[in-house]
Amino acid sequence: MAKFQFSVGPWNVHSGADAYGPATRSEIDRDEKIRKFAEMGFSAIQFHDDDAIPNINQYNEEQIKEKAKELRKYLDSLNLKTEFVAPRLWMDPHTKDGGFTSPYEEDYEYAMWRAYRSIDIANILGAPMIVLWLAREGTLCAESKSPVWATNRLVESINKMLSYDPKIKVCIESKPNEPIDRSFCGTMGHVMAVSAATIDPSRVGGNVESAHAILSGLDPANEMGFALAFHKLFTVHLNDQNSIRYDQDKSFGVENLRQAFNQVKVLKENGYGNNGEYVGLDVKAMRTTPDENSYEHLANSMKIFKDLEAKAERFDYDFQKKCVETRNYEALEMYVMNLLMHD
Ligand code: 3MF
Ligand code: MG
Repeated sequence: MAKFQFSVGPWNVHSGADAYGPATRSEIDRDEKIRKFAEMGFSAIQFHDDDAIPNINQYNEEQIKEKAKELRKYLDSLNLKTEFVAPRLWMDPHTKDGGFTSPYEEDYEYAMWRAYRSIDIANILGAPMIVLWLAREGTLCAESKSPVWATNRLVESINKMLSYDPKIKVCIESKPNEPIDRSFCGTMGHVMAVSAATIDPSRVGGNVESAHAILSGLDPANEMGFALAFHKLFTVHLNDQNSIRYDQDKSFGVENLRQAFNQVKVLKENGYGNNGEYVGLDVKAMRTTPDENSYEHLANSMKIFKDLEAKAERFDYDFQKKCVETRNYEALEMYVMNLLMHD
């Protein structure tokens, strides 16, 4: 059986600024982060388009491709792959009211330009897919946009991406809210429906982020299982989250160990990774963390994943079957608790 391979994006190491206060740690250079990721045992990097090409708006299509080639050389020298490229549309003034579902034609054209450039960069970096975290595709004022119109526009936009490149896959990272109040594509159920409506459903799948599932009031392992049932779990963003509040991106497993165990278990049971899928992390260090511990939350998340993998390895399926036959779920639950609590 293939061993799980890990991936991470440069934004996982950040300076600690939040909506209420400035940075608490110094900025670390992108290439230095990438070098450190390789050293820590990550196999692939996830990029926003403007992580790959800083100040992307300033360049034309050819210049963007040239710069992507330089980055590719650096990644090759560290033996790192690229998992995906994601257009970071939520930062730009053009997309303050969304991109693919903006009511303004100019914003829409800009969003499509960024999506096409992300595909170009993905091709040069050797990544099979782009990820769409649809951060501002929704409403702040509920009456401002029709959800029917917006959903159709989203499908239409993805169709254009699929037509632009005959091989590229489009992976939607669903999230129910934040920064938008009501998002148009909140869960894996939405993603699967959008996928089915496109011109090539086999190339449109999902990225389940643990915290985003919890923010939807759903169980992350069940969200993963739902996408796996349709062979459309293209990647995962593992982290943790204390109930329905602001998006916390805590280290994997630190809030709810049983829930984390079930995520590892569902991935393992279904051969996740056998087709080159990575175990992606989307975690943030706490604001209080000092500079010298800037990578600790990543190391901890990986360690927790691997330790839970070893627990999943030992899971006694015969005992589980017996408990199901006798409907003794009390015993099954206690078995899981003992497995997690003891060596
Ligand atoms: C926000 C997220 C994002 C995405 C990233 C890649 C900044 O809640 O999860 O992280 O994961 O943009 O798609
Ligand atoms: Mg994420």
